[in-house]
Amino acid sequence: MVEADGHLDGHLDGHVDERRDGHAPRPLSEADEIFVRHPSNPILTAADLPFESNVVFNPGATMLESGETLMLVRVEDRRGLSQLHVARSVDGVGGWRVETTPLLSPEAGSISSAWGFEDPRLVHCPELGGWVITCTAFGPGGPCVYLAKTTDFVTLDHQAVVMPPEDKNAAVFPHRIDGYWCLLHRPVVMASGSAEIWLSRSEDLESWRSPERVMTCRPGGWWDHARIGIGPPPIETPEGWLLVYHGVRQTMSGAIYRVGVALLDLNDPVRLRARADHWMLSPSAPYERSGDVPNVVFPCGGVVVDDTLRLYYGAADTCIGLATARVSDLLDLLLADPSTRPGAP
Ligand code: BMA
Repeated sequence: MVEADGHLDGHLDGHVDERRDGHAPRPLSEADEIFVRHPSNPILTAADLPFESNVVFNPGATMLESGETLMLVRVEDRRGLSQLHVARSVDGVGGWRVETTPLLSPEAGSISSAWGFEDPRLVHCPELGGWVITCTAFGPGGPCVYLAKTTDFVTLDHQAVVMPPEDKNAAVFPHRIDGYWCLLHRPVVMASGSAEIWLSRSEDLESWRSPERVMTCRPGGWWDHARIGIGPPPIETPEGWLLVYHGVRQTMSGAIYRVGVALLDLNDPVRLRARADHWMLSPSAPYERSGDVPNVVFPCGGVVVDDTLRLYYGAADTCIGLATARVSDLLDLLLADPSTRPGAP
């Protein structure tokens, strides 16, 4: 996912500053909040948009060759329907220029997308000379996985529903693995009602082979017991594919959406190598605690610059936050923490 040699602003790399200030990092095994929130959070709100809307949240993100950061943001209008707009920023933090014309918007009469498009993930695929956009299409048929290709974020190609309802939270890997494109997605298992992470393979991004289960919810009291789904697209590292995911706990006063990490096998990503016990980011800032849906951090965008993962996330289904972590810290935690284990406890 390192798509460009982006200049790393000191203020974006909170971890460097923290350590230079002489604050000893906490032991990784206690790293419940290994991500550092950007001081400018929330970095984008509905008030920043050049048109009327209710909320802006759950952005996909990528870094362009120019070094600019592009987010594809979910804008919910005052009908309650969502459309996806392109936003660009020179430093990935502020000065967002948001396109007034949506890239994807509700398609009246369509069983799959009459109610719009949600929660995009963006993956640069060198073989395609462009990006694969995956998002949720929503219509009377239920939420399903929609896939499109683009080279410029102006026109779309190859648009299709690739996984039937109910399925969402999907992203492709940036290159073929063993000859196949791989797609992580989140079907609901009929027998158990469990919403969990599966993987499907394709030779052409059109026809998909039998899906295989990757990761399940953990039972009972766990923070990710109710539902799980991927966050940003998987990040390739020498140790395996780093997967940032969201997990949901159901409580008497609603759901809590938090963020965890796992590691998938580099050559066969259906194999779960490690999964951290602790969550890595949990709603605690006021803009995460309150909004249209309280207590939600929901990342869809990841940009890696050197060793820093910039995580772009929806906060309380209302605005957009940015948090950073070191990829090497996340990997150390996954590989070294004795409490890390692949499966359910
Ligand atoms: C999920 C998705 C997300 C949303 C989250 C919290 O099921 O619908 O779009 O951000 O719930 O409401």
